[in-house]
Amino acid sequence: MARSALLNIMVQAASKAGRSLIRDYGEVENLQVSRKGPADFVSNADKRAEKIIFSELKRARPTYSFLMEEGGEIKGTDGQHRWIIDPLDGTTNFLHAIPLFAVAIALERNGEIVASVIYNPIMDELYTAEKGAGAWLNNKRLRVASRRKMADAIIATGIKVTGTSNDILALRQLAAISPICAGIRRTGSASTDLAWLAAGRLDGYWEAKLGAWDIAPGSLLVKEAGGFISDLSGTNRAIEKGEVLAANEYIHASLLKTLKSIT
Ligand code: 2AM
Ligand code: CA
Repeated sequence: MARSALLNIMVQAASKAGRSLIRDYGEVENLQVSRKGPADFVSNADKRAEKIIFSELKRARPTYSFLMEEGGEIKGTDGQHRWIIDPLDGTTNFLHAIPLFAVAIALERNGEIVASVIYNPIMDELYTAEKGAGAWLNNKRLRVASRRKMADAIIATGIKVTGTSNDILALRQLAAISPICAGIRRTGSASTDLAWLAAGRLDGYWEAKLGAWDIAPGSLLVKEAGGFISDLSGTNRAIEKGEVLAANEYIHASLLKTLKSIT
């Protein structure tokens, strides 16, 4: 597989941030025993990783804009290009020393995602995609799973329990989908869900109340692996609406039908 110069820059930034997260993750495992808990420590790990990514990308492409989970929006002089960055997707897992988290970076050109990296430094799984050049896990080309029946499908989701009416809706969606599929998974990292869907491990994934940085990097992986990605109404506004439904074309249609029937 040949990587473009831009993708190489993204891979380098994600690897460097990954090394920083691994160091901090080792500390979090030790901090688990302290009663105060490692929450502040994790928030610093998050910020450290973001700073590393920001400085790597800024050095390589000084004029590009940024949208970052921690640092927000930083406008560059280049009106065409924007980096979308989640330095630590799966923060709660990281906090609990569960090794399921990822560094996620996307490059947007004229409003369209054209390159993505999702990196789990613990598993050393590097997911990359470029528009028109496929989706990859390390050196292996990815393809979404071909299962057509919901009864055979493993479906991932995420539910934010904050007691609002939207969360009750999410629980009703879960109650409708759980009995008609082969199993539900809840990883706690949206980027990981989308990467695993592209890799054919998961057959479907839906979630609402996400940030652009949770969806943008994985969206290109799913598309380049031959999957369908939409918002929960079936239109292509997943990133701007912060909600996502992803699967192969058959499971996507089944999930959409069920989700639309829940109000
Ligand atoms: P995080 O780990 O970076 O916070 C879990 O359901 C997914 O939702 C994770 O990808 C998590 O990203 C994301 N998430 C959790 N709280 C969120 C919030 N308030 N806004 C956007 N995304 C959130
Ligand atoms: Ca996130």
